[in-house]
Amino acid sequence: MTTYTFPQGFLWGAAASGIQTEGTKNKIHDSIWDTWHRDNPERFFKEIGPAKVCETYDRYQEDVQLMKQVGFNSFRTSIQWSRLIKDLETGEPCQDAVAFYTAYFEEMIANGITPMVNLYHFDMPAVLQEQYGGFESKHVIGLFVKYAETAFKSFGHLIKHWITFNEPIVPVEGGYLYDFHYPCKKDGKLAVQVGFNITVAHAKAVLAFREMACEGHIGTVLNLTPSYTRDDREEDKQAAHYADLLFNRSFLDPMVLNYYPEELCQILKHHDLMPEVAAEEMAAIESAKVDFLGVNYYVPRRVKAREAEYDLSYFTPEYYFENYINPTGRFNPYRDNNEILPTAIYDIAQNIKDNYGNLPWFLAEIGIAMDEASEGEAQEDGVIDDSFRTSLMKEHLVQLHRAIDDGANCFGVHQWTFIDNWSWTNSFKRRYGFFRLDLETGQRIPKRHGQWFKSLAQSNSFTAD
Ligand code: BGP
Repeated sequence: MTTYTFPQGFLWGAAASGIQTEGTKNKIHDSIWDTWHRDNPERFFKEIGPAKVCETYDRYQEDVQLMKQVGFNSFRTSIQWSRLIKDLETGEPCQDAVAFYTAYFEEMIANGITPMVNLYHFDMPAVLQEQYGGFESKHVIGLFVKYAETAFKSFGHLIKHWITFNEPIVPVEGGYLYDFHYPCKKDGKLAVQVGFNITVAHAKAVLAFREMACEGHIGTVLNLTPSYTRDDREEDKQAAHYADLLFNRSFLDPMVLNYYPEELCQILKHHDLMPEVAAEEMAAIESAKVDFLGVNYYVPRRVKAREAEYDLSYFTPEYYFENYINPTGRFNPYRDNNEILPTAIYDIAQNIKDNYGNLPWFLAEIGIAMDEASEGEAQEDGVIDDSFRTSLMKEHLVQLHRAIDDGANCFGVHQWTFIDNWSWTNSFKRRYGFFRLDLETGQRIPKRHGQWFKSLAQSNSFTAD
């Protein structure tokens, strides 16, 4: 048995988001998820939308006690733009929402849990999508910055760790390339414009934070997925290079290094995908330095050179590669047979160290999905046995520990997620929580993994073979 000890002051906790936990009670505007679910419930697993979910709005005090029960010293959630802002054009806040978030954050702080707050987790106010096309529009960049300023003003005395966006590439992929988020468009050029506008919105929010001389730190959370090849043949390596450029570096480089890779610009020009770019927007991107990076990791990407002809009528990154299933891989049967590859964490850490100035970063989401059936029912002691989750989590943390030993500047781990929560079109299909949410009663049922996590957080170490 080896004991793995983490650096002093390491953050241990979980991540969630406002829309996935709060429920819609007292919410002033709809988000695109409320309206899309209303219009097309069949797109959602078991037709469950974001209306009720964990009811955090009413149950946050009880939930903060549950956070303590599993040893958290930090927790990430997001503010909902569509809850906080009453007047979306001016950024004037809704006082009920200010009161709710203040009470929620104060409750965490009073219980020794540091809140980290994200501003955007896929949840565009519906009216801004309908009226302007959401982040298709330059006007909405300005509205986002007003919202960010309101959030900094309202909660800056409580929140010292801010995040601009969670996985900014996902609304681009889902909403504009692959049809799994509203507005379900398939348009490569628009996808690039939305991605660019989000990056500008991020940069301008960071600059607003600096101009307001807010205390604390600001960063972003990216889902970084290393690309692995079939083997060492040159054309496969080239395919992996493109996948990395289009999926990872398209946000990582402008948000962390403050410039776009020249090769990416060449590709966009070649396919006539260049977005509308103003000089002041590039200046914002160049000067918006982040203090830290959050990394979400779930599964690796496997690619090979294209063998079949590219047959879509619009551009997607797959123009440059084909996805590939590793014949010798291990797979998670409870997560659509996705590959399990803990060593990817080490590779991500090395990449940040070698190519991104070893910026301080934390594992902002790592989740081991199971389904309700595989977790089973509560045992005699009232606890659900999810030891599959613990053993896989250990494997991932061994790799993180190895990376830290080799110089990675990692300051914490947040597991996805705290209480099983609603997850977009997957709804409650995959369970990730420390606590099961009983959808009928709203009851939170503890899982065995939480007991292990508590001892990990309290001792700042764990043992494994
Ligand atoms: C991440 C998102 C989360 C969450 C998680 C699990 O990408 O940031 O919001 O939903 O994935 O997703 P799923 O339930 O689809 O596996």
